[in-house]
Amino acid sequence: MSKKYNFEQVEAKWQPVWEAMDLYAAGHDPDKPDRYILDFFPYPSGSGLSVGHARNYVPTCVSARFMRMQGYNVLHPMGWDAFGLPAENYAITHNIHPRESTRLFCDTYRRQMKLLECSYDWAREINSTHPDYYRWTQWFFLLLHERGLAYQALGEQWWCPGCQTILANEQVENGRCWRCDHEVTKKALQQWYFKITEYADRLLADLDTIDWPEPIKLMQRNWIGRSEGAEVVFRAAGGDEIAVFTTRPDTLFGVTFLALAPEHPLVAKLTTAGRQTAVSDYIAQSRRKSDIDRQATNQAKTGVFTGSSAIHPLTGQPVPVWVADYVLMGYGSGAVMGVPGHDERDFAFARQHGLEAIEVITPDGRPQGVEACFSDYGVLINSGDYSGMDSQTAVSRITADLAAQGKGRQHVSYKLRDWLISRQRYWGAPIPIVHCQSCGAVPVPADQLPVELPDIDDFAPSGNGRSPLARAADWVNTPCPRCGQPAQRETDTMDGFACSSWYFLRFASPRYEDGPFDPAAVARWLPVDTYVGGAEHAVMHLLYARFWTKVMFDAGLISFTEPFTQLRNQGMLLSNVDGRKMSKSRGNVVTPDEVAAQYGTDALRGCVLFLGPFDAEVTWEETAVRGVARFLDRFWRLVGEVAQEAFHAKAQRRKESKEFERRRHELVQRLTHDMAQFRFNTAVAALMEHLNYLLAAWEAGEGSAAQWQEMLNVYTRLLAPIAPFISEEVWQAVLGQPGSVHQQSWPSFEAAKAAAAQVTVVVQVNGKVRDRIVVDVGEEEGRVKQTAVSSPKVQQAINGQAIHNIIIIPQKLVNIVAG
Ligand code: ANZ
Ligand code: ZN
Repeated sequence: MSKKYNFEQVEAKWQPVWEAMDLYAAGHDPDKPDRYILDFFPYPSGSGLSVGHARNYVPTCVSARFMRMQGYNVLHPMGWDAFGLPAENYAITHNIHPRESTRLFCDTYRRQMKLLECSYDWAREINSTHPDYYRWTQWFFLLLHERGLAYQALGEQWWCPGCQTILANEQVENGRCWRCDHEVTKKALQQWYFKITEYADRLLADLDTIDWPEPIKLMQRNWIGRSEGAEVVFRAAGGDEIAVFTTRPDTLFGVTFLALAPEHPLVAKLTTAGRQTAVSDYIAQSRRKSDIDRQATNQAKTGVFTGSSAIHPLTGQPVPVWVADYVLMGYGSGAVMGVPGHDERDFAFARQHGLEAIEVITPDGRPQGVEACFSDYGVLINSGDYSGMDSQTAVSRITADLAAQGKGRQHVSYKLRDWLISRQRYWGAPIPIVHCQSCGAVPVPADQLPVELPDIDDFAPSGNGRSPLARAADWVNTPCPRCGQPAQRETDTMDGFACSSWYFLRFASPRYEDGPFDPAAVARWLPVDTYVGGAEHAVMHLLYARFWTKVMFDAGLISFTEPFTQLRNQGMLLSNVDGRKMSKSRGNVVTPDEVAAQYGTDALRGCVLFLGPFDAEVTWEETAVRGVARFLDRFWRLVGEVAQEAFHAKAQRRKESKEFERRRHELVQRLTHDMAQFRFNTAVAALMEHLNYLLAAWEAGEGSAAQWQEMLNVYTRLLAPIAPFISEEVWQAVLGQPGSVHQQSWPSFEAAKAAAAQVTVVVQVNGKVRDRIVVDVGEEEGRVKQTAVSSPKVQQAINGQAIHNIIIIPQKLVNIVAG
């Protein structure tokens, strides 16, 4: 056995053995419980994996290995979310078909994941761009369509001139495309939507039932944005009704203006002749702004007067009607009642345009003046019969009174919008619809799926707002499935998030042909027990997948309503060069390939775990990987020495040690706890600390031969999920154990035996700490008192005074009262 651990040799030795054994195939032992551990569906890009990605894939692999050893059947699969813009944009710039670029990217990802020895069941690999996968994505489209949850509508939508496609709200960040960073504009197009808004309340309520990080739940709550309030109706002079949505009906007597969104349908009608130029100029100007700019708190609150007024529903007073673009058409009713005294935006608007503010809420019912805006709840003043009421009471009273007079009603508003799924791009799953002159939009019958993506060479965007598929005439022209007359296929493809909204079900039975999944396999494995990925997916994928799951539940396809029981987000890995996220464009990427080549896969895995807490942002350090490699070397040397000596008579003379035994139980306890809690960094630290102890114990002759044998047997199994290669080599080649270490059971411990035998107790004299003494756990009180009193330091502090009392807090403290 060589002194230095040769990772190259050992990795080359075991990799093929494990592959031949099919070591990571999902277990099917009916006597074992099942566990589904899943990584987010990766989107393979041309850059390949960095060590940053390993912070996602290594911990889940460790967790999967730990669960297998704990006696679970584990499903831990991998596949590719390979449709979408990046692959296609790459293909266009590199003049290669997206099918080809996608294949190259997936090959790289797979190779790198195998290099990390991620324990995926590769037989279950799936790819969202294969017709036998997207056939079922299309099938789900039909399911949603059938249930009235997929519809087409003409709308002003975000258009990215860079990517030449429509984008969902979620894909516009600060007025720019999330992919190419181009400034977005608006375009009116006929688009397909999924009616996620119908599920808003359930998406909100069920967040309370899942074990997800609180920040992610909060982002989903805010994204759904449920607001309870009232709709209040103001009547314009011509009889038109202007409905406003407000969360504060208690401020109704403080209304001094109404503001309509520039897109509001009543704007044209309410604009008086003299105001027409001013109003239309204003509308043109605000059309160029994104909603985000319009809502920015630091921007001036622009607006223009329509010339009309409307009647306040309770006071009967006229209120001027303005147009202001801080009011959004897509929220509430696209109109607000302006209350400068109590709403910050209205306050700023009123200041700018010389409108009055009326104080109607104060903290204690006494007037304070309206120099500043008071936006809390309080007590009403200047509010007719409602004066003196507290805000909460007034909200329900005013709402009820308005309702009784037909001037309002209770109302709930949501920020969530329906999910826009059409993309005018080639590289996606075609929407399975045929447009027929006489029948309209006809779904392609399920038995005619998949609607295959035609193999065209000219897949670049047209620039006219139509999908490149529109140019594939042979493909577009098809008989109507209903009446057989000539008709045209829908040429938009589906947003990639449709593919990732159900893939986790496909892994349960990846080659199933009679449906998207085998119900028995899904009943067994789903929902996903542990789902791991980056926090940047808080709203899109994680909301869409929850939505589809609920639809499937409603359709009777599955028996659960939440797809991912437990969610964990790994922290980001920053570059040590510039302290920023690793990315190819910044040139600061460290690849797993280079690290593994220099230090071995085990050291790389250990380092990724050891750099910091799983969910913390950490910085890459070459020294950390070196440290882990050194730790593995020292383990290797120790095991070698022990193994050699074990056959030696000398080993028999080593003395049995209670502490040696206790430490073993303690280590197993720590590792078991840390692994279950995703505390992989402290698990590695515990193994390192324990190795230091072992090295010292070996030198000191502590532990009998039998104890050492047991210790190494246990230690190697604990190390196995983290460093699979060295532990296999030690297990089989050095310790001579039969079978793979990865098929052994996780070591057990007894908490009582792990507990320290002795504790340190603080000794005080008259409340002042004077000494610390070590006593046996469970030592009788009399002896503890004796030991405490006889300490020289304590004697010095007592200084011959009489002892009046001795108070004991077991295993912690002795306080001697003297004087
Ligand atoms: C009067 C009022 C007085 C308001 C007050 C607030 C405080 P959230 O909580 O986010 O749901 N609002 C309503 N529709 C709007 C639209 N389309 N564009 C911009 N703002 C709109 O916000 C609800 C509040 O936002 C509503 O309550 C309304 O202003 C405004 F002391 O009505 B409030
Ligand atoms: Zn037809």
